[in-house]
Amino acid sequence: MRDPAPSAVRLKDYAPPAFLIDSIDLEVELFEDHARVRARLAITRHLGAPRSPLVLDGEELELESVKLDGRALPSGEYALDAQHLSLEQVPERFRLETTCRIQPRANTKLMGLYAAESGFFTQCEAEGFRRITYFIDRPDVMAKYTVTIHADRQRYPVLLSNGNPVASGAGSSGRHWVKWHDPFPKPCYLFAMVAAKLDKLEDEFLTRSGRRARLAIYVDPGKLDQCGFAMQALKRAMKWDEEVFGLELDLDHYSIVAVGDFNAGAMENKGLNLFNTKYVLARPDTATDGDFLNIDRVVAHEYFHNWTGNRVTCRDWFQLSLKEGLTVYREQEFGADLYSRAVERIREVRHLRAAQFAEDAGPMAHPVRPDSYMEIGNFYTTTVYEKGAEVVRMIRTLIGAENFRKGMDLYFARHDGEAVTCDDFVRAMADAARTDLSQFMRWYDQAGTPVLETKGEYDAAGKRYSLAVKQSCAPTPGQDKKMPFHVPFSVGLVGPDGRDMLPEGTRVLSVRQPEERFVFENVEARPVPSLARDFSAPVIVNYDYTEAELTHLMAHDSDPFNRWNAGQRLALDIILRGIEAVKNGGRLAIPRAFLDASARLLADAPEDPAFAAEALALPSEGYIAEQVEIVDPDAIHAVRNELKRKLPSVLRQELLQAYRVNRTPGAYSPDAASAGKRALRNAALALLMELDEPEARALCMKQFEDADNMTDALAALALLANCDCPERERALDAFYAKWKDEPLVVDKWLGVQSTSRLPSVLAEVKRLMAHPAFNLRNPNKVYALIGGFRGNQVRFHAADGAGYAFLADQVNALDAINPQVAARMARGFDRWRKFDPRRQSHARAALERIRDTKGVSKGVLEIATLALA
Ligand code: 7ML
Ligand code: ZN
Repeated sequence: MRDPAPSAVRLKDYAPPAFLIDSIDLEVELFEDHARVRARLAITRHLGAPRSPLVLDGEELELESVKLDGRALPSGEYALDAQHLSLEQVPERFRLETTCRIQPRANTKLMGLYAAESGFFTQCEAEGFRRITYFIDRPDVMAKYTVTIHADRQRYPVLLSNGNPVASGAGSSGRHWVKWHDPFPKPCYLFAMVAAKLDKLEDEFLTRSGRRARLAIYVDPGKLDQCGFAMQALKRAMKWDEEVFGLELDLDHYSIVAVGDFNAGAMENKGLNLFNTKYVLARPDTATDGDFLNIDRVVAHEYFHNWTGNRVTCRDWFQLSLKEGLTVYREQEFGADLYSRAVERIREVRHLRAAQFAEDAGPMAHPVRPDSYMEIGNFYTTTVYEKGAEVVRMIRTLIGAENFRKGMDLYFARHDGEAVTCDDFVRAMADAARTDLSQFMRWYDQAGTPVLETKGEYDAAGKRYSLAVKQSCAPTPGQDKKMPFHVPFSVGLVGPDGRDMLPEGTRVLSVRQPEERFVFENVEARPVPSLARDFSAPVIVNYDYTEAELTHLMAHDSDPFNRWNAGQRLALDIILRGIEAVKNGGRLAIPRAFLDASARLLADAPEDPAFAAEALALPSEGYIAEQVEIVDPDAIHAVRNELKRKLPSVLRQELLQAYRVNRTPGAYSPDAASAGKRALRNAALALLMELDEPEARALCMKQFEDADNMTDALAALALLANCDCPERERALDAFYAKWKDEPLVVDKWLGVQSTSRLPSVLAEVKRLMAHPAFNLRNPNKVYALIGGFRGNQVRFHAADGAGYAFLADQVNALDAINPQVAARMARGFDRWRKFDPRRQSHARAALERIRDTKGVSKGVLEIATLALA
């Protein structure tokens, strides 16, 4: 194991809490320049815990008084430091009352209680509650909450917290109060409150057992016309969870509140979800197909947490994937059922390979269940979330859908109301399926992406096909040696006629040994193996396919994921060979087979336009970079674009045809079929724009001007933003003029500029930093402009190091405002060691500058230190 820094928290040090808090009565009085928080805690010593002192967490709190069982404590009877309030001697059972002052308006970290435009909001996961009051801030301490909020009625007419409203009234001088009670004991990270001026969309849902639940979505005044889709999404998710998992809502009130200043996407607080506006607000003219899809998924994700996260929660933060991996898996299945299963899977895997595989190969590599951290906020990662979801999916693949459902039922039956571990989850699955998943547990504890080296052999005389599989996993920081994984490996054999040769179509092999051989009998002809169908495990599969074999799979594989995958592999091979050739003074060679396969994709496109759009998209620059020894971002950019340009030069008519036939006349609808047509149409336009011809630009400009929906308008704008042409500025200016009062649309405008391929991007981004549309305090603005640039591989990794210096400046500036967002941006340096020495020296200097900044936050320090280690 890596030797963690002294301030690290370690999984192996877990001990149950010395005290439990049975209930908390919270009284919050909001004023313009501060808030007063009084908390009455009913505390009991836990189990026979030794006479340890009571230690409460607290951060940036101004303590006014402490009372124990009604007696005010003099300062000598408690100890205060920057992080804790400690009482040396306390009884077995007692009531503790603290009163604190806090400064929500000065809270720029957006953790705890903070002010945004329309009022006051909270975010407590993971460790924000300690910024509201002194408490034992860990998820295995679960209490019943009663919360009374007092505020000015005019400014803050809406006062919300978890559970049910039980009383309300008027106070003096225009103030009012509302009291909420949540009957479910919960960890403090699920606490939420809101005091704001908001509009409300109401609805209701009748659960299948007959409970009538009142649903509400609260948004900034004037935005009611943008929350209808989110409400429908919520009801779709509720129905789906009843049908697929037999899980019902357990509440009378379920509310979503949208807020424009929010670090994450959303938060599953019990009965009171808080959402980033970008996952609630949508109208055809303001939101893209992708936005609508994301709203469906994020609303579902937070709703699904009510069972996977809230009813059964995490014992400690190392178990984060217990709720996140499982909930992402559930959200993915919801997406697959609601949209296109194959296309959703392709998009998820594209993202996993680009982001999670890179994480696993870099300095932040960590297991799905990490074993140490300095700052838990840094572990809300693609490994914990998306690889965690793959781990859940692999369990289902191994034990089958029926056993998986039994396992879920058993998990809830055993652990409802508890705070548990990933072991508990897997044990429920293993017990339900009566199988042994002990080797499988290594997926939780070993970091890194396993590689399967595979070789096929066909014995024509014996009609036997054998597949040799050798697994390995490269060392990751702190884990030099890996034990073999238990890998579900779904295999099909595609015959010369394109049909599946195995009677069952797909066979799920269990790979457990470092080296194994699997034999298939009665195989009538030499097959092309279709490996890891539907991406059956988060691994890299190597097999020495010929070009002809890949095009055979592209054309015939019954598994759509592997049809797509074969095309990606073909394109990747061509690009990698091209990069090598260019390095040695040669040129990119584009085989006829690639152009034929692309033509075929276009010819078949009418059957499934969304699939065709995915299949026509080349592997991203970032993904290509992961496949080479030393990254030359300019070469990757040039070769990839040259390959991209070849398609319209050969297939111009076919692309124009695809552009023409995939119009979506009539009223806009974000359904999968319509969105798929727009995706293909815009992919065709993107390819035509590679020609850099006035006709294509005119077509693009016309689409931009005529579009009645944001999907088409933004697609055109992004293409224009990529070209150094007069239309570019015209379009960008028109777009801003039209949308300057819609913050989420302004984010898109910033995004197309920061992700443009023009060499002038850094200068533009710097200019936009000073634009009135930008605000370093708003996470969405930061993600759009700085985050967009950070992900712009060819420009961010400019050879002169200017991109690195810029990002370091911004990380430092942000760190003083919002360390969580700063740490996220700092992850842009993760892969610096994959670049050439010159770039490395610039990146190292930038990272050292971040690390050595006085007052650097723990989170940013952790990222910079690991990157430099
Ligand atoms: C993942 C979330 C967080 C952080 C939301 C915050 C959450 C923690 C929270 C998938 C879909 C939507 C949001 C998120 C996400 C990073 C990502 N509990 O619900 O997981
Ligand atoms: Zn989540």
